Amino acid sequence: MKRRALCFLLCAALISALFTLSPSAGLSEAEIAEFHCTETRDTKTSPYWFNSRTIYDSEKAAEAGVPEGYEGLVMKLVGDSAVGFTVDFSELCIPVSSVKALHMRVYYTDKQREVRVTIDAGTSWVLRHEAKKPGAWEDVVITDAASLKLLADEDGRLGVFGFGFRNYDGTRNSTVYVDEIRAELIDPDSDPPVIRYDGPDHVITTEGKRFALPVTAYDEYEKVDFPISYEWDKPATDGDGNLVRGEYTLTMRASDSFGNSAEKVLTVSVGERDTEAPVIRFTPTVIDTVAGAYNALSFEATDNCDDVTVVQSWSEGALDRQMRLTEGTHTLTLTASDLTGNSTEMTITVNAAKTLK
Ligand SMILES: [Ca+2]
Ligand SMILES: [Ca+2]
Ligand SMILES: [Ca+2]
Repeated sequence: MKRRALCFLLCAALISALFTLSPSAGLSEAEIAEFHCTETRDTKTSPYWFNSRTIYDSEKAAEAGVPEGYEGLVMKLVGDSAVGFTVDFSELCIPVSSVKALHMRVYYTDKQREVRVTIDAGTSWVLRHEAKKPGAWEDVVITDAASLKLLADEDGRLGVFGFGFRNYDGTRNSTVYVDEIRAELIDPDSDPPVIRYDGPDHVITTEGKRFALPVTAYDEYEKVDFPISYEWDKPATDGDGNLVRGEYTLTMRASDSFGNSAEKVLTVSVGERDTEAPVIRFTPTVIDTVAGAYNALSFEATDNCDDVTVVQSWSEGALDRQMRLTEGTHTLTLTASDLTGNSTEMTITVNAAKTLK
């Protein structure tokens, strides 16, 4: 099951990966499937590099004297006092939270005795693995969640990191073989994100403004919100991105990293432009207060269509640097705007005295 899940991931990501790999890497589809990586000598994430890298199929590997015990393709790396390369998982979009273990099957000759994994060009180490038995194939595994987390990119997906193979005897002809690099998944996830929308299935709105809905797509398994795509049955906005009149069907979709997708369909009626300005709820035209108090005034407005926020603008010198009222007579201007741009303004006189009268 786990293998199948990864294969699915690989297939989903492979087409884009093939087009985005750097030309120098030149890995084939089969090679990417076994090693998941693009390697270059001028790597930024590993202080180790190789002088030559050869990937053999089984037949050629036997001819080249690769020690038995590998399956399918096998990579031979030859370097100086140490060998290394960069592994790039980023195109595969594998959430680290879904990785149970990262495996690398490797053959140490008697000169390589340690495998290291670094994310920052050898400044720190995610793993330092001492060879149990040089001259044998060994599965090097990272399983603890904290280490795996270090291998994530900023989006929480397996990213780019370096493998290094330490050589203790200082010869300039170190060889290491790599059979496979593989992310083992905790469980293949089959649940789509949940589109959360509490509004009506038939949305009634007006033209000349942006379309916005309070909607999210949360995925329980990956513990993130995924972006939602909006597909209209016909163009619903003008060149400025504002709604135009008409009756529409809107399909909202969201997909998780495993390709599971959810959708929700709404109908949207866009009516005549709203020309009615918001109404600021009754407020006194004069307010008496005390100087030195923080401005805690708040005002509400209602609109025939939209939720409204009221913006406050004070006359010069009314507030000090800590946003406290200064002594004197000040002017507070309230502006309430709806989403179409209709607005109402109101001015209030605020008397801030040393002490309250
Ligand atoms: Ca292999
Ligand atoms: Ca999911
Ligand atoms: Ca309005």
